[in-house]
Amino acid sequence: MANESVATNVYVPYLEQKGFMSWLVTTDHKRIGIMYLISISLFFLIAGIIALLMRFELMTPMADFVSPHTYNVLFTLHGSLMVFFFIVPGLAASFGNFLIPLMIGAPDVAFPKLNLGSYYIYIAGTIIVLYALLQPADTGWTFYTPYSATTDTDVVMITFGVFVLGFSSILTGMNFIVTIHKMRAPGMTWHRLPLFIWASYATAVLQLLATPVVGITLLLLIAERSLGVGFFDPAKGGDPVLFQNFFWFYSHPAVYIMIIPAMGVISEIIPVFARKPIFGYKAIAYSSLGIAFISFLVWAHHMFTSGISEVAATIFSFLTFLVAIPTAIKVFNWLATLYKGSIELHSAMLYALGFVFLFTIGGLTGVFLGALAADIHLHDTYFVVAHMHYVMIGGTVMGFFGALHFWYPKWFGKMFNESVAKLSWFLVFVGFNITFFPQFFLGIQGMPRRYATYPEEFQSLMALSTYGSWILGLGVLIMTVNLIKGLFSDEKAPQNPYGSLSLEWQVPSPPPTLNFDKIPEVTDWTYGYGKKKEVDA
Ligand code: HEM
Ligand SMILES: [Cu+2]
Repeated sequence: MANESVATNVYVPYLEQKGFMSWLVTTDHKRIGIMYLISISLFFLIAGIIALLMRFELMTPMADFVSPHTYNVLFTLHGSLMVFFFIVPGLAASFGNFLIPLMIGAPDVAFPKLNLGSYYIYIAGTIIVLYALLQPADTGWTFYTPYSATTDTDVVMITFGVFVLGFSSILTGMNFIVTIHKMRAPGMTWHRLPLFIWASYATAVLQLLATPVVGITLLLLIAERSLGVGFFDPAKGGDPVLFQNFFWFYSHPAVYIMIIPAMGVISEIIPVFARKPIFGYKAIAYSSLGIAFISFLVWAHHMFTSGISEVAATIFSFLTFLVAIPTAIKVFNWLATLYKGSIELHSAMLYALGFVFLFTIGGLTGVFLGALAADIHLHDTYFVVAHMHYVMIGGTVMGFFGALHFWYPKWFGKMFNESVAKLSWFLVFVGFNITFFPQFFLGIQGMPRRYATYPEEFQSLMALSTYGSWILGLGVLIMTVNLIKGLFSDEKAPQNPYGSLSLEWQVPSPPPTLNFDKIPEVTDWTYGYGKKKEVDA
């Protein structure tokens, strides 16, 4: 059998060493992964609580809980924290760090010290942004000019913080690219790589190529505000739409930085719990690269109403439809993998199935928005809010929760309560849909986004959405308690509780410090469930 036991002789689990210093100076990719995991989870919870406050305000048509200005600050914070602190570093930095060396049969990433450095840069960025909260910005996470160039809230500090965060992303991406090229175990050919690795690779390329653009854009904005240089202000010869072009040239690829790692997670979970080889391995692998490439060509679909020419808008509308092709390839291949599988509904699998269902709704509504004529009506309405949450929560967050439940025993060597995990999945799934599905209707009826108040006719759907957010919040709360409680339980996790064939499951749980006693020889791909047929390598 492929990838058989490569357990160590003297087993020292990587969590053995205790004490604060052992974490502060660690270069172990698994520990750095944990530090990212804790940080991003914390920001997810904080930004989630802010979201609940926003939804509470939106329960009634009037601004009776917070003032309109406070609401603006809240959605700026919510969006910025969720995007730049949680979902962009997200799965790539946490699970990417933990899994990449283990999955390719390496002792660590290519540049372990740089890896720790990237984490400190991430922390430096968060400290700067937290400092900026003393005078919180109200521009939305998109920092659009001309408003961001003139508001007297502290835009310079928060954008500088995001600028610093960008370096963390760039360096992590570079580290992973080199690791995947150079550190694969003998026999781990490109076509034997787990699909999570292909996804991480595509993500890393995006991080490396797209992030510098947003960094420079934010610097230009800072220069405009503090030195009075007219990049974006028409009065000084600048162009406010230039900001949007720059911003989305990064931020559209960035939505794929957010989602591609989650797609990688789904490709790992589904074959294990369907007990079938993944269907269409190469198609899934190369579609990650395809998505990454096309994502650079579609940014102006965020700008159909900002006065770009009809020709440009038509071309960008068409190019946007192209993204649906590699995306649909993945969805069809996941479905084909499930077909006639012997499916086990483990909590991780429930999240994976949730992903396939919800992400498809998110993706298809994205095609509506990409259609030029429809977007003129739907732009900046709640339809967009619903779409983006179907992609980001229905997609990425489902993938993140799935990954947490799937690799938890390996990462921590402990088990959580599976029945409670299923209950929290149910609450998250139902709560999410009640929160965000009504927003499609609100958007179609013309409710604009980013307002604290609204006409009375929207109240019943708005209130429904708020009730849904409470169910969703409860689900996340129960999940968090369950996962934290598991860490203190006495139940030790087995080495390979699901009978997975992937390399990370062939070492003890939790893994030894250097992962493998000796570098494994890989003789087969990782998806040979049931019948063992290797994709031609
Ligand atoms: C915990 C559940 C969540 C709830 C109840 C929620 C709710 C909201 C609300 C009410 C808005 C403001 C809509 C508007 O007035 O325009 C919003 C905006 C936004 N949310 Fe969430 N959200 C949640 C989770 C997330 C997650 C997980 C992400 C990303 C990973 C996210 C990303 C965003 C972004 C990017 C915006 C747009 C901010 C803007 O440009 O106005 N949200 N959300
Ligand atoms: Cu886009």
